Amino acid sequence: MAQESGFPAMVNDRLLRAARGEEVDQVPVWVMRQAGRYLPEFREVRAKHDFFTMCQTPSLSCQVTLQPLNRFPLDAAIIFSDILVIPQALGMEVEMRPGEGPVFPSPLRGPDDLSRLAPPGDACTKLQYVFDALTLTRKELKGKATLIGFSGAPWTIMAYMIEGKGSKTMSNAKGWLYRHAEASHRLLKIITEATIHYLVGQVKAGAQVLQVFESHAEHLGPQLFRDFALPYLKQICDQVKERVKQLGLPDIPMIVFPKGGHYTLKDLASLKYEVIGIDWTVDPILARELVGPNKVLQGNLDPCALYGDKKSIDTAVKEMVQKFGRHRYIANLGHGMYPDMDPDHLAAFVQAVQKYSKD
Ligand code: 1CP
Repeated sequence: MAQESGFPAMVNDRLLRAARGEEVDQVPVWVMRQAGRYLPEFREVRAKHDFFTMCQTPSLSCQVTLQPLNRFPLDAAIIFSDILVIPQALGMEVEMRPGEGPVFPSPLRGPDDLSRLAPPGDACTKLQYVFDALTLTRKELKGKATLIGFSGAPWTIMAYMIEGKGSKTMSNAKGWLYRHAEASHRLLKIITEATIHYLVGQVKAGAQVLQVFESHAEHLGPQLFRDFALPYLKQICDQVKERVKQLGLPDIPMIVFPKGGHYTLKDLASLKYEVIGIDWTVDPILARELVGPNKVLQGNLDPCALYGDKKSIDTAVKEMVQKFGRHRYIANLGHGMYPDMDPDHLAAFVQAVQKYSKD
């Protein structure tokens, strides 16, 4: 197996193998937001530190990244960080407010505000702390699980930069797409360029798989997606793979997760992402038809299924694994863990995946 120098040999490469479409002994499993507030040990660390201080301190980021792996036999660790470090690196202020989530005190109000942004090529120099956290975590993992790096997709990041926080309608950000198409493309290009540098930096630092979160796909439709999202998702995948190759590093499987984007699947299957993540609103059998036989699928249990009892979780996982099949499949939830979920119910989810997916 190709191995970057200086990192421990892989003891468990199940997720990496599945992401490349290779045979596995059982379906690999991890979950989005596996490091987070549903874990008491996370809340304990979080009580002592500001959210972005945790992201910016490699030892803390590494500590909370590993917390879920100390509890559950997961096949991947996702680095503790946030998609909003890119707008921060482009010069925007982002605060994490308790009970409210991320807030930009001065969001982009119009095209003139683009001049406020730092050059995208320089943005990554401010994100060295993420690279350091990845390198440290890759060492600490000792090859027991695959390390996933990530970023937001350009449309999703643009939406936060304009809305300034989460939004039900995304009407300000979508207003730009209809009113300021040219400036929207300029903004998307800046984010894309910064993201490409950022993801390549993550690979250099030790990330073994990259996931691109298009968390706000649901707000676009087929046409807006083709105009304002797909070309940038394509550039990210093509350019990251190209630059990683030029650096002489092994090819890195890439995952794209279009939350709420059932209508995007056929288009996304034409890109080079090896893995497509789906949420629970898409039937796995339909997803397979749409993406064809060669892509790997990831997902997709409704996170709220974890509010059910352990028996119902077991039944739901059995159905999920039967529908996806055991190959070219990575088990996950259809979105992240919520803070009020019971860790024991996540344990039941992971256990059931392993029970129903062994060859
Ligand atoms: O285990 C992990 O997944 C932890 C690492 C991680 C990741 C991958 C965090 C920590 N955030 C993310 C990605 C992220 N951040 C996404 C993409 C995934 C998704 O769709 O959920 C998005 C949209 C964000 C933005 C964000 N950060 C939100 C959503 C805001 C909204 O209303 O639209 C929130 C609430 C955060 C805060 C956050 N990020 C991560 C954690 C653990 C938290 C909770 C905040 C806290 O502890 O105070």
